[in-house]
Amino acid sequence: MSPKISLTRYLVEQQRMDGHIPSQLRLLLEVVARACKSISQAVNKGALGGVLGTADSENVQGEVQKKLDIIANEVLIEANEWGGHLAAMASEEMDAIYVVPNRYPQGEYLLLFDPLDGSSNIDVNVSIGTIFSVLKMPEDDRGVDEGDFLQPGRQQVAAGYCVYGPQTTLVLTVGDGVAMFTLDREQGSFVLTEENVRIPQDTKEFAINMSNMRHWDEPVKRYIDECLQGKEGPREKDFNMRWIASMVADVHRILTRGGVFLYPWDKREPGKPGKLRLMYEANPMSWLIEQAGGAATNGKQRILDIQPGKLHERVSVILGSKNEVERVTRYHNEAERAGL
Ligand code: P6P
Repeated sequence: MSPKISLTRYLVEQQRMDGHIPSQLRLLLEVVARACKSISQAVNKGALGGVLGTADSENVQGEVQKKLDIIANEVLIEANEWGGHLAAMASEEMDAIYVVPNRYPQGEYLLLFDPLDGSSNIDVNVSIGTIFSVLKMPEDDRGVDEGDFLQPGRQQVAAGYCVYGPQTTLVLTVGDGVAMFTLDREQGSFVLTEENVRIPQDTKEFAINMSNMRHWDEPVKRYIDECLQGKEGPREKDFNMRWIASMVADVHRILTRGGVFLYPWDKREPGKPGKLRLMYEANPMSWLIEQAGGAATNGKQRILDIQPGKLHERVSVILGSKNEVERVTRYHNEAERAGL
């Protein structure tokens, strides 16, 4: 029986081996992991912890906040503000950035997170998760402001999520592949259960909210229609569909067995490029997917190359098995050339 490798040992060995993880970044990742353990415990209590249901507030997205959204956000802020590794934080649940208070030392990293993604699933006991992204402060000596966060996703130095499902699993990349750590509740620590995760280039499984079909653009309609035609159609194979309405759970399935996830632009709110947020949902998930050999675009360009204009901006997301993402992207480019 090979020895269990804890998250701490994995990070120390990564740091020692190739300097991929400076000590301040290692500290940051361990603090985020500890915060995810606390969130997992709160989520697991459910009704027994009085944490279900909605709070009397809305977030910057205009969405009614769940009690656990606010709890998870507070856990991440309180866990990370004192360590000296961060200059500031940004969250889906907060309008403005959170600058580390003067009573604590400021560090060189910026932490962004969706503290509890998929929260519409909380009250129905379906998997949800925390998504996080780490950037470095730009090299200059002025104070931190929102503009420091507006870096393309390719600038991330770490990204990951923690899925609160039948297991609590932390999935992480620092640019050297993707590793998965399952929470050993008896030991209270995350244990390495998968490393060098690879996504199959092809798939027979797509994830999209089919109820929006009449609102989609032509390229997405074409792609999904061909999948639905199965063996008799141009794809010459049958497809399966999954939609958990929790990005963390859908992405975890894709990292585990392949697939393609689509949340495209649609006509319901034509002024918005998509539903999902670029900085703390699409960017971290896209880096994880690319690090596992997959691809991630907004239909037109690589998500990690998008230059953000606003902290909470949204984006269309097509990510997963490389050949499928390239096909959907090709359909978008063909439609654009045809003036559709
Ligand atoms: P819909 C959850 O609210 C979320 O941001 C993602 O986790 C998920 O993929 C998507 O929205 C689900 O959206 O419109 O199907 O409810």
